[in-house]
Amino acid sequence: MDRETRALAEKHFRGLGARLPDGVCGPPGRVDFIEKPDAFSYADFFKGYLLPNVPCVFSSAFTEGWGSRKHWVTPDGKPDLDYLLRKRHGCTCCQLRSAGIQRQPQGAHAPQRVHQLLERVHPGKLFLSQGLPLPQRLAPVQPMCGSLHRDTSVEDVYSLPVYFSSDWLNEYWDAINVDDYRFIYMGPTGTWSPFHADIFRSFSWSVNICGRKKWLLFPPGQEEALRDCHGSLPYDVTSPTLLDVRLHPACARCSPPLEVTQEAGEMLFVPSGWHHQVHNLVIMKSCTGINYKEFYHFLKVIAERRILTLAKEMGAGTVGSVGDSRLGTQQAAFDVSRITEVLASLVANRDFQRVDTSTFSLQPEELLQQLEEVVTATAAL
Ligand SMILES: O=C(O)CCC(=O)C(=O)O
Ligand SMILES: [Fe+2]
Repeated sequence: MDRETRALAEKHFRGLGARLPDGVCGPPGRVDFIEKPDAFSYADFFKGYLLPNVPCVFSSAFTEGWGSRKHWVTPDGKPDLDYLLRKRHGCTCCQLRSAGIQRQPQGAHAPQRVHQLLERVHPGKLFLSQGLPLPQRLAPVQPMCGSLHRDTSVEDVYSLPVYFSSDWLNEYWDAINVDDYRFIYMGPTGTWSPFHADIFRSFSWSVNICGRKKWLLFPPGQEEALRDCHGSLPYDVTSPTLLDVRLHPACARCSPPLEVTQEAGEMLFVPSGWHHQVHNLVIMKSCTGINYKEFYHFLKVIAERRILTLAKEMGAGTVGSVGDSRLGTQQAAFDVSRITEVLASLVANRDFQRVDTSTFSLQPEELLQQLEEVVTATAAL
């Protein structure tokens, strides 16, 4: 930390004590995305996010060199369970905190090797978090959570990002050599971690080794409005029971959470006191068996066939042999409008934007424009 940052931080905390009650911070409308490691200093993070206590997402460029990202993931983006099993992950000991299958009382977790944990997990996702354990309330929907003890004899699993280098909790636990707050979560699509805030109001950070997660983030204090009539916090903030005003009388006062979709390799900063709920999403490649390039090609083929069908039906002249007129005009027009929407979101997708499209016979933006023109032309059909 430089002098100026320290002076600002100290002033901030003196001012905060005097002006702002504990936990009040103006929630931002969206979460910033930090693209380039070179252009983002410790002071930038400290002043822009840590002090104001607001979340941010770091691009996958920040974790590019990590051994876990290189070795634990298959080329098509799935967890490489064979590798992890084969490796037995050296002597790395992994304590299973929670398993989706059964309840384990607090403190009664037998340490397990990583491979023992892997043998119990479905091919799914792998995430690495530093900061907190989850509450020990378990449901069949939760991902597994293991605590990874670093062992210098094994591959370099991760390197601590400079932004989180002053981590009192882990420093303390390391110093007394008892335990730590470094966790690996693993779970297939559909598993989720219940609503909670991290231990001792700590901040935390979390990286997806592979897979995608959806985070629902509530600024400090918002959780008060979510309490039920007995004063308890909800287990699942997406449950329809929250809409029942008799059960959750103050719920209407709670603003919607900040929603973050965290992609593979990206790192999320979860500030202190922010409650959150985390859902494991589909791995695009593993779910559909195709990657972005193939998915674009798939959309393009169907789009061209539907456009041909419409051209034929509307007597526009150029009739190809591939258009299937049995579909009918309405179905073709409907499909075109759906494809347009899907393609628009694909074109806006950050991962897709990184795909090299120079060899594509038709650029995605051009196809999108053509589709939009067809949608306009066929709207009144
Ligand atoms: O990824 C999860 O399932 C939970 C992670 C979490 O709560 C955290 O890192 O703070
Ligand atoms: Fe958490």
